Amino acid sequence: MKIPANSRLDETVMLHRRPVCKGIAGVLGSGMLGAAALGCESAPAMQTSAPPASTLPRQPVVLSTWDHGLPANRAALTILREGSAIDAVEAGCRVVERECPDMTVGLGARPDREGRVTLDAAIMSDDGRAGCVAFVQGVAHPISLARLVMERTPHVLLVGAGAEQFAREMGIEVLAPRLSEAAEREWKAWLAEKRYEPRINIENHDTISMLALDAQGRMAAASTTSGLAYKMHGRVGDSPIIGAGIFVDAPIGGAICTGLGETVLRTLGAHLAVEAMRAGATPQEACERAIARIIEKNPKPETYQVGMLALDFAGRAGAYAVQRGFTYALQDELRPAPSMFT
Ligand code: SD4
Repeated sequence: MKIPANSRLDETVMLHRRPVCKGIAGVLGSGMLGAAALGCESAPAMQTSAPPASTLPRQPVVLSTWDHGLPANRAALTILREGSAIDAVEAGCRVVERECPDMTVGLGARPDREGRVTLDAAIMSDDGRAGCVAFVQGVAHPISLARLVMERTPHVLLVGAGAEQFAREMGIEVLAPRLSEAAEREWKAWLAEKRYEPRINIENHDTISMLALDAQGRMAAASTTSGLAYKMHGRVGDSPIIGAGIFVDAPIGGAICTGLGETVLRTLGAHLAVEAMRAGATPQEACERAIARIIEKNPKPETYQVGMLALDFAGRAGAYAVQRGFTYALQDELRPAPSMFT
């Protein structure tokens, strides 16, 4: 289904025509999520293949990065009750693209060092289909453009002017570059010193990445971001790269990342976590192993943040970060993730 790039969430929900979710108390109360999902501790059972149908969650699960994961999850849960995981993660990401509460997602985000907001997004379903856009300007909802790449092209990744041309062909408005007032003010202040040292949990955070498992047992992942503030013009991070910022693979599970993308690109962080689950790790153990590898391969971990979330097909969740300060939303609850360094 094509969703107009500039439509509001309520319009999106109407487009999907899904019944409203009755609540998630049942999810949190059900034994399906298990201790790992609720407390992000290692769950006792190892898993190497899809759970039997009887152990699939009766209620959907949604997991998102940072505080804005809460409104994103709410939008996703509205769709998830009877709708698909892929619709849910797209709708959740669109909320944050529109509201842009931390100036790190969507057109109101902080620019690169040339004063341009360049956006990256990716979406993937558990059957291996994926669509991504990178270095896109003037598109209000890059996540929906990424979905169109997945559904309407023979490709996985479109970048820059080509992605914008595809947007126009799909009837999506491509706006002239313009900074929000706040972003312009901050960028001009930054120009005074031009120091490029992304501040942990400030300038290198707040990408929205999401994982959802629907009631039919289908999983999807998505991510949308403006990348790092004051990056070089043309820089692309991990978020629109399948295997780096997001990865999902049935019947194993999915993983998503946020933080300093270069460290995740070097290690294909999300793929690392999914492959750890394939080898028998719980989602929590998978996040911890992937973060450990990222630290092993990227010196000076005290200078960067990476947060990782993982979910398996039994609905068990995991979360781990390099530094303290990474928050994530599980259903309608915000949690601090455990971290390597405190
Ligand atoms: C990037 N990983 O472009 C993104 C930034 C991010 O939370 O996740 N911020 O490197």
